Amino acid sequence: MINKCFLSLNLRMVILLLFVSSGTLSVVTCSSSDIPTESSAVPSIVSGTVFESVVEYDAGENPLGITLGDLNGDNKNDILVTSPRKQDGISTTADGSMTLFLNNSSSTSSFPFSSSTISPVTADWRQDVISADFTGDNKTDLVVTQTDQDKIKLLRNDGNANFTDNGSLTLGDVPIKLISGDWNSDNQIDLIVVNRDNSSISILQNSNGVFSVSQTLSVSEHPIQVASADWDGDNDTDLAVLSKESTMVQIWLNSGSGIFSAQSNTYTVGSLPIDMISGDWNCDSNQDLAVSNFGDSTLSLIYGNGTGNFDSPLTISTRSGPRTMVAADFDNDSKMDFVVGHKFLVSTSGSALITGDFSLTLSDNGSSTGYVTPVSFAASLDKGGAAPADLAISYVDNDSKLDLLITLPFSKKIALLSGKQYYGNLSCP
Ligand SMILES: [Ca+2]
Ligand SMILES: [Ca+2]
Ligand SMILES: [Ca+2]
Ligand SMILES: [Ca+2]
Repeated sequence: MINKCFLSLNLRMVILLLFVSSGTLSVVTCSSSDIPTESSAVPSIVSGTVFESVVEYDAGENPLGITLGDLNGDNKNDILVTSPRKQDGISTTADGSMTLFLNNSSSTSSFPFSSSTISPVTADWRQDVISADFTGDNKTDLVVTQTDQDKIKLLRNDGNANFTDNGSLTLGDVPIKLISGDWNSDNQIDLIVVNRDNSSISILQNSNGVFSVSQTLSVSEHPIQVASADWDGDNDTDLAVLSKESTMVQIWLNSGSGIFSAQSNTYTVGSLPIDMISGDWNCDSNQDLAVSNFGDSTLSLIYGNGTGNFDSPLTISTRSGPRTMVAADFDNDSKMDFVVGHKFLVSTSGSALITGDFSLTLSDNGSSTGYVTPVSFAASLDKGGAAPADLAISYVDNDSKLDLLITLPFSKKIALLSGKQYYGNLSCP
């Protein structure tokens, strides 16, 4: 049904839906030439020898974000899928539900989770959510962005995955991304928030679940993602900011007390960068960065040298329209591999289908870039609903092989692709 819907829309409408679904609100600035195209909606591999066939589960009206964490205190990793807001033409019911999948690993099911819906306190546009113990009671809380109100909100967990409103804090213009970490090393989990529309980053410090802004960073136009790690090896957590308009990553080093200073070196990435992740891609103990560039269908790999400086970005090709990305060492060669979600148009005789897939790019010591050509996989069996919004790698079905979770907003599903082949490591050994 969704497939037919998209086929009947004209190209302009499809493009509008693409950007509304991503939550990036880039409708007015994007032309059709911005959208990568593919000649076929069929990925090179549907499931094959790497993953079991796709299995899909209902996940709210507009599933976008996946957050993993132990939400009911049984030491098992649960899944929270956020459905941030109503979208014209896609979702017609109230905004902002979250679907909770509680882990029941004693089940022999291939997806040992039971689902329930968490209704929002208010129908905010929640663009991002993260989980951590923010109140220091060993229970995993949530912080969500109330993006249309320029606020963030703490949802406090009672220990049984019941969440209560613990108050909001007003930040900059259009807060769209959140990360957590302990910026001042006092063992309380702090926050960093990306305020897209006034080109600022809010640094927040936590005192027993009460957040206050300790610093506001002025950054290059249209910040869209942040990543944190210790870039200079002095045991405090530093920051990288990805700015979409200037296609640039800027590094900010931490003083140790949670005050960040901009480094003069910046790093140019590809066109229309969307996502950025940090990790040690080559397992040399220096933290690195990777950026997905939607506009030119590349990934920028930015290797750190451990001093707070990075090498010039290395560009590798990927499938059309890379957006969200995650990393793990699937093939156990002590080099991290990338899984990327893609969204693209397939045009045939005047109509266009928005679709997508995901790709696996494995490390290869014999290649000049260190990586092989990506292999694409179907994220869904529904070609009209196959564009991933978010990805997560975890050991979902308890067979010690890495699995993949994918949100599919057009299908209103979360998809599980159970790994068959790779035992894998989520970080360097
Ligand atoms: Ca702290
Ligand atoms: Ca540092
Ligand atoms: Ca490295
Ligand atoms: Ca590898």
